[in-house]
Amino acid sequence: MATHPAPRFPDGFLWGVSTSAHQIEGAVQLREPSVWDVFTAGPGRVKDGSTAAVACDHYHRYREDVALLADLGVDAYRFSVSWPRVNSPGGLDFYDRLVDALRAAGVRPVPTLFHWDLPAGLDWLERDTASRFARYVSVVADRLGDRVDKWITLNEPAEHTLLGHALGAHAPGGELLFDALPVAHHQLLAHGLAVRALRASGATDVGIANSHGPTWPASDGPADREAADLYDVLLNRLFADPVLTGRYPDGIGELMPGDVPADLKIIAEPLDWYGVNYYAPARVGAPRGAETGFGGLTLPAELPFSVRGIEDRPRTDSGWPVVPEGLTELLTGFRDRYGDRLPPIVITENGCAYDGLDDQDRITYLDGHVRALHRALEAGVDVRGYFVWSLLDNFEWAEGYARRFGLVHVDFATLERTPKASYRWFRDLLRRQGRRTR
Ligand code: IFM
Repeated sequence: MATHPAPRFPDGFLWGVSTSAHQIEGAVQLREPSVWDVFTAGPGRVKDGSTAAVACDHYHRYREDVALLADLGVDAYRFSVSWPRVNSPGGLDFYDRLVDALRAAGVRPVPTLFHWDLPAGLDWLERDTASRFARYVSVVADRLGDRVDKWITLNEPAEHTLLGHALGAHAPGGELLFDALPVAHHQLLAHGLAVRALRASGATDVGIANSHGPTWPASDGPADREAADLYDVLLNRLFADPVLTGRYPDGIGELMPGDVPADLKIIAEPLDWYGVNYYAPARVGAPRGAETGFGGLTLPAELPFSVRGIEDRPRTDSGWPVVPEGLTELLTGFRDRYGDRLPPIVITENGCAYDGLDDQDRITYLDGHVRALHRALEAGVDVRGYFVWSLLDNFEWAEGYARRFGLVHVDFATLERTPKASYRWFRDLLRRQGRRTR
């Protein structure tokens, strides 16, 4: 564990923690179903056979969770708004109460408008889902916009496309491989339309939360480099380039549906900041003609790349390698690639799965990444905030409750919350950055 205090970040730097609706809220009977409710009802979808029907019961216990945030001393709390809940009677009232409680506790609310829990019956393969999303965004912004100023349109459209529509590991369970590309385009279009809807309601602080990580070729050989480049296009640039430059990477635009040049103008609506979720780099090589593992998943042999292990690093309980300097590399690489087109960056997620209340491994992980972030600042990257994933242990999608990402332990039998060593570590870090518990 680190013995030196983390370096000082600039005044005004935004420190926070993140969660998402489906992973913590529970109270599913009070809202219409989402694609995740439908997906988890099927056999064998979630490793421990669990569902998010109760999860952390945050819907009923949000006051306790807001008190944990206030005691932690964060500036901001990133949560997501459940579209199916907003569609249900009284659903928006919950977010009203949550936002009011956060503000009363001196914590800035930062809602994400889509974090994978699409209303059942809608489908990102349909273009119309994007305009429906924009209408829902207007409803939420009209209701909360007098108390919320910082907004996130989408969370990780890359993972939602890949895991949910290409590989079948997440809801809605599509196994379309490259035929899932329209899902990416329609989410990006939804992002751009949502930016316009938010602006129309007066919002002035709008971003997206895209997941990114460096792609390391397995070797210098041309086949490995070519495979790694394709992976980088599909997981990183496909989602950053259109938003930041108004163009798809070469060869991608032709594969997308609709009037792509017109859509790109919408997708590239200027943002106030760009959110990056960072967990680990990927080492990628040429296909090996056999299935390969990828973060606990099995990738089909027909993909034009294979994901290799990063063996010389410690691993989290999810099996993900711990590579803090990958964050510095990623951010300086973004600055070099996108230059003036890159708005200020906010790290909207960073964290790790480890068991136990005395979670020294999480402290080591977070400490290393906070330092790596500071090195990016020193290198001239304009970074304005850092959010830990996550406040609470929660429903980790297809992994169920077996992967614990929280600063706060949740006993899923009693729903009791217990702050972990990492919670106290983060609180101390925030105090040294001049934040006070409230
Ligand atoms: O739990 C997820 C979150 O919903 C999206 N980003 C990655 C986290 C850890 O897997």
